[in-house]
Amino acid sequence: MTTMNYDSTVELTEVAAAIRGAQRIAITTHVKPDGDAVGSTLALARAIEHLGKSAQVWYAGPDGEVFYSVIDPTPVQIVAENRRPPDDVDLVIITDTGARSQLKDLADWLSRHAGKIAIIDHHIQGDADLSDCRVVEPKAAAAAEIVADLIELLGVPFDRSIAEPLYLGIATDTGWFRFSNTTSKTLRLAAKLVDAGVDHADLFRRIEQTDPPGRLRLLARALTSLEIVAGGRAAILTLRRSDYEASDATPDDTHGFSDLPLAVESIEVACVIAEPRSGPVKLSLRSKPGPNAVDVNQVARLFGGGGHARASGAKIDRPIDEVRPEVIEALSRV
Ligand SMILES: [Mn+2]
Repeated sequence: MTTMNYDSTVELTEVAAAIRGAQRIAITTHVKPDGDAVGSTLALARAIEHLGKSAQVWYAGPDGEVFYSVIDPTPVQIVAENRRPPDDVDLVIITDTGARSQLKDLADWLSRHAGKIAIIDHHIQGDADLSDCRVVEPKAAAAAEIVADLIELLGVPFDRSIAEPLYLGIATDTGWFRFSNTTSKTLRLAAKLVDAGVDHADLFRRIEQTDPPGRLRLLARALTSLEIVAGGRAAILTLRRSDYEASDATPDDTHGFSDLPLAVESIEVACVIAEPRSGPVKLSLRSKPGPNAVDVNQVARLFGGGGHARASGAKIDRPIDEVRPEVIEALSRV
């Protein structure tokens, strides 16, 4: 089963109608939920509960304590070996992904509920056979941006408890409104959410300024590894197992590193090659917008990954010393 480019099959109004027709709804998202995954699921769950229906949020894998100030007091359930969402739900909504590879821990449960699944996504690629009820908007800055439209269709007002997770989703997926996926629509939505009571400066502090010291130590080692190729157009940062050990850092501590080399004027594309203490080698790719923009989705696909044109990644089950020269070679040709 391959993940391919996929499109919307329904209008958002049909998803709204499915919600109106349901009583018990389960909401889930990709493994290791990020700000958009947490924000889009949480806002939707709160809006659905506002309609007097039951909405359970289920996450696969650790959801990062950093989001708990936004999640609280909504109970979220964690998928585990013997923990799946209940079977008696009449609608399943998946946000911020439509790829089976991102939903592996729920594969058995999802196959039992095929036919009741609705997908709300903004990625270019997904598995079309997962559901024939999909709203896929690659131009949306975040899944939360589409969920905001859905909540408006449902007629639920943006109170602070709904506005804050929506803001979290759009802010984190746009690098706090810096990336090229930020549109006037995104900014209008942000304004509306601030009007609804979001304290954006406080949220930034709670989400972005809570690093452990190990992350800064890991960053120091990443910067030391800097390699610039393609006549100054591409930068590569490499982190080996020994760097994680010496820094006392976790695999997630590389979050945001791949954006940093783009601060250099000539650099169009940046890549972090990371070999965490366990698990596959991770590539994280970013590129600048513009007429010479590098499509990092294409680069990631060379390594079995994918994502967006400006932000992409791959996980590779091969030794880092085998992968690294191939990445350098691929980026030397950009
Ligand atoms: Mn997203």
